[in-house]
Amino acid sequence: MILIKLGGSVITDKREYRRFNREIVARLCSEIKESGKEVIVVHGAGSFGHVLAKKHSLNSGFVNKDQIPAVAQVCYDVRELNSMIIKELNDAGIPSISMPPGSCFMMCDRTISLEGGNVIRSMVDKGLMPVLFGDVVQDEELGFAICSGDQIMERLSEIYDFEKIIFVSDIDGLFDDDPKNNPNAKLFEYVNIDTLESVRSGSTVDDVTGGVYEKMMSMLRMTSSDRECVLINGTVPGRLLSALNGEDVICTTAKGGIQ
Ligand code: IP8
Repeated sequence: MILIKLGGSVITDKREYRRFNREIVARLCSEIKESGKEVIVVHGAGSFGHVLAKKHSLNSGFVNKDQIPAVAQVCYDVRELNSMIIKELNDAGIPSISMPPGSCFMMCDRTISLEGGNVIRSMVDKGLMPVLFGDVVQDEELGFAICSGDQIMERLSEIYDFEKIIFVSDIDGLFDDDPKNNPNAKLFEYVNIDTLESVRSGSTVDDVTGGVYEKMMSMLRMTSSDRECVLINGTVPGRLLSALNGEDVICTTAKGGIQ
């Protein structure tokens, strides 16, 4: 089985609140179907989650009652995004069911403390794909917290023995500089903890790759001697299909775990 994260940057337009990239999502779902692989899909929140979460400091946990309507709105928005993704999966012939983390999980100081492993297994055994996503989750310490799709990926990779893990984003992988501003930025084919630390300390690299840095750390934690974890560009038609089929694709492969 293969674990896929459809990142917020590819399924939404991050510059605009609640802008869904339907065409790209529809194509990615068709590529998953065409591969014939058994997969679990997790997706990010993109502009359906981050805009309001940031505005109301939801990642600080409960600070005051004024945040509560924003918690409800973010939960509403990410569920709507999830429904649109589920529709595209079902339309592509992949029977899928929403599994909202905020309604199934609990967190303790931003760590997922309870997961519906049995529910997930039961769905998968029947050929139903559970679709999880970045959400606001109740937190025993903080009141509530943001649970990212990457955290869910890490929990799932502890429960299941995935043969491969694929992060789908809007860039080709990890670069030594921001590829959107620097056309000469160099793509890392492989990354281990040492490469990652050198990228982090590079003076020209800041916010954009900072986001990728966190993702890479998370990816490294999910690697093992027989499990590959790759970051690919889902805006390029056919790339997800090739990665699912085990072909060589432009990507960054995380290797070697974190010691
Ligand atoms: O997009 C964030 O999840 P991510 C979830 O996977 C919210 O980082 C609600 C902002």
